[in-house]
Amino acid sequence: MTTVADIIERLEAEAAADADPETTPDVGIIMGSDSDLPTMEGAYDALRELGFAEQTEFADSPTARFTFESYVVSAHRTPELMYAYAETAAERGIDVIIAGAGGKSADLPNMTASIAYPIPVIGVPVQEKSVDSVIGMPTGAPIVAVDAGKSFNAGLSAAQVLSREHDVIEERLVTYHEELKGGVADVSAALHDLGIDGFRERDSE
Ligand code: RP5
Repeated sequence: MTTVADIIERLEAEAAADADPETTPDVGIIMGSDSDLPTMEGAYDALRELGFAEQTEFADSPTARFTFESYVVSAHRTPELMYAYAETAAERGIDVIIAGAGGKSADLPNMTASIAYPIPVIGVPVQEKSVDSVIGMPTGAPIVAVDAGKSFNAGLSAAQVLSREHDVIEERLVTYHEELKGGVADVSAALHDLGIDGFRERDSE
């Protein structure tokens, strides 16, 4: 059975490996529990939509240039793992972290932001009641956050951060937005031209 100490040892070894930044995960997705996964899936979807691939082996990167990884890291049940993940993130080549947690005491995003500083952390409150906990940082200790459950936007925001350095990600973000615009234009014209009854009929086909 894997222990927390095993994962910490792995993270520390990867940090010491001095890996080529082009081969390391660009985005780290962490969450307080695997029960958060259904809510966090949007972050994976957004990154995949933009051409990111999942990296499951630090030493064996996918062919895609941009990648993400993910771990379950509980601020309360595995605080030492939270510290290790945040402290090694920069040396492991992570450029931006997406951190999700639920409950009223959703401390993973904000504590990770403090420890990993200045790496940007995008917090995802997994539940409505987690919002205050995620965004409530004191002055001088920043976190970026999305609304409750909006993990897809967290994935887009992570890509936005990276796009300032990588033109190809910027191009993918612009294309994604153009497609969104096209989708709205399409339904707008259909609603107008078909009328409400025709539009509903088209939708039910
Ligand atoms: C938080 O407690 C997690 O982020 C999760 O949202 C919540 C419940 O965790 P489980 O009891 O389902 O593992 O720390």
